[in-house]
Amino acid sequence: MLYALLYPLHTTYSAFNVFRYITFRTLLAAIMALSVSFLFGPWLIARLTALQVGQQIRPDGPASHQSKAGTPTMGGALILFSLTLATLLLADLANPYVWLALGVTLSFGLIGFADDYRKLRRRNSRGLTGRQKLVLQFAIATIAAFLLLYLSGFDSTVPVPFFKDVHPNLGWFYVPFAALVMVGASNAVNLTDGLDGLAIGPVMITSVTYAIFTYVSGHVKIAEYLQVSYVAGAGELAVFCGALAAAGLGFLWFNAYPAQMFMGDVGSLSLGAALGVVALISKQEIVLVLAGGVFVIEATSVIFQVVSYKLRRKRIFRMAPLHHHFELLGWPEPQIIVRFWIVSLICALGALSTLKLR
Ligand code: 57M
Repeated sequence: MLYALLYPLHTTYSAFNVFRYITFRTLLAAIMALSVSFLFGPWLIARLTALQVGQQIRPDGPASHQSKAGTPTMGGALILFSLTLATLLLADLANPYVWLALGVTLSFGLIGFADDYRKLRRRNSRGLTGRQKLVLQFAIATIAAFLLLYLSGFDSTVPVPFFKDVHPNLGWFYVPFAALVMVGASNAVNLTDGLDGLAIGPVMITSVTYAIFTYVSGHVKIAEYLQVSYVAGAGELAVFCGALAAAGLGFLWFNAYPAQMFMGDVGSLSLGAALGVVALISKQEIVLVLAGGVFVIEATSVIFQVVSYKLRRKRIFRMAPLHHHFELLGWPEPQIIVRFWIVSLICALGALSTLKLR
């Protein structure tokens, strides 16, 4: 909005020319999202506390979690508000990819909100059933995948990292594939969100990684130089990613150990889907497995645990997802969190190296 209003003024005042630059608007969007998060965070915590929107804790988890009962949840709404405001103000709203990314993020946020709301109404830790959530997620993701295919001029190729000439064309299989990327990312972030700051740290790191990827994919010269797929208009999503990372940073202020609020499913489901959709738009979807390595490790630990238990009646980990395993081994919570952030940073650097190593 500000872009549309202020950039045209550059003909009279040349200073407004800066609004043309994605890098400038990304920085401004980040500052705005961070400020809004800081400004509204204490208000939201006070409101959620007054409304008794407190976390119900599962009785079968690690004992240390029982003291977290009543922590205000649904803090993800703060992230979504800051992200949406900053994106609407600073991104080019004539760009359909911006609307697609916002639409997917907010729709998944609505599913999460329904889940959180049900948990609160029933005053237990059961919201929507797993099946209900999956059906809703796949419905939204499938519509988004069709739209994406249409917007990209039916480009159903999927570039493979490290191999510059390998771009398998999935044809119509691209739709289920893209839906799976969004739903998978959403659920993987949700599984990771089990310790203070554990999910938001890697979400921020992955967002910054994708701010770089989207910028590169949307810049004809840099994309050509680095031999990555050029996607006209994808660069505008750097503004979205910058706002996402900064909104996350603002939320982390309140979610840092010991947390004053949790993001709830409204946060975890939407943030994962946001990462999935930007990865798809920038045609850097496979590398998301590396960039979001922590989420993949957490989700894989659950799959291995369940399969092992079903087949052998034996567990691999003391408890899945993996962060619970370390808790039960006696690692202090802040140590697990910071170590997972370190792993996430290493994964992000590995993902970025694919820009050059090909
Ligand atoms: C999200 N949610 C947290 C909070 C947060 C299939 C199975 C592996 C599913 C998995 C599961 O339900 N995962 C979903 C995990 C919960 O946090 C809330 O949920 C939101 C995110 N959706 O924003 O609102 C609890 O996590 C803690 N927390 C923090 N700080 C934070 O910043 O400390 C969250 C955010 C909060 C708080 O205690 O209450 C959760 O864990 O419930 N299920 C599990 O993770 C369960 N694992 C399990 O059953 N493992 C089995 C099998 C199935 C693999 C096994 O190992 O044998 C465990 N979860 C819990 N207790 N809480 C089991 C025991």
